[in-house]
Amino acid sequence: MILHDYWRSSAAYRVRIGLNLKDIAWKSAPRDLRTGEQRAADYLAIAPQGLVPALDTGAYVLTQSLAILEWLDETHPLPAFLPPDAAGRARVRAMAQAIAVDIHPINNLRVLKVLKADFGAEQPAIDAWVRHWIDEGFAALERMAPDTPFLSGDAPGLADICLVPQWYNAERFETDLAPYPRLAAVVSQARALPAFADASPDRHSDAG
Ligand SMILES: N[C@@H](CCC(=O)N[C@@H](CS)C(=O)NCC(=O)O)C(=O)O
Repeated sequence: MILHDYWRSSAAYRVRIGLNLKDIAWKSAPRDLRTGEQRAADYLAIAPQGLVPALDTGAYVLTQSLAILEWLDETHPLPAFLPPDAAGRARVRAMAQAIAVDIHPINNLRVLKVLKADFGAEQPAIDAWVRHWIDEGFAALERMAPDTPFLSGDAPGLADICLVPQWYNAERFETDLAPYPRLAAVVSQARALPAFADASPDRHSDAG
């Protein structure tokens, strides 16, 4: 499979983790977000929103990281990203969406660009904006976190796949993470696993 990604994109990082956990062979087709490659005509033809990631499965192209992860789970059931029971699945999806729907989109590059270009925000204010939404989301997630090694249970799943990239972003923006010890423990367990470590931005061929 071919993953259209960018080394620092946390949405793409989620899919890299997912592919690794499912032990699927994949190659990166990088799109440099700094130079606007995500808005090139050839990319918009396969990913009309002009966002990474997009996954070329060989048969078709999928977009939106959560949709891709759910597709991976449906087509490659083991190891499962979601618990076997409906209540467990709803809880894990709620934690994943607390990150992917309620934190990440308002801190996205295109939003930060508008803050700067249209509202005159300076970099310190932009950094404070990012940290604000991470703090608010992580405070809730810390309370939502179950008493298991991972957010998704005894093994990593959809919520952990979303948490680790968001934690990377939080570190990048120098967020104080001390108030989130349960999340820190989950991240540390997950980062020790090759599927997570190999997907990290620092190991991406384009890192730098
Ligand atoms: N909801 C989308 C978000 C994708 C997204 O926001 N990708 C960012 C990188 S993390 C992007 O491509 N940004 C380009 C831009 O803002 O121009 C997903 O989960 O796939």
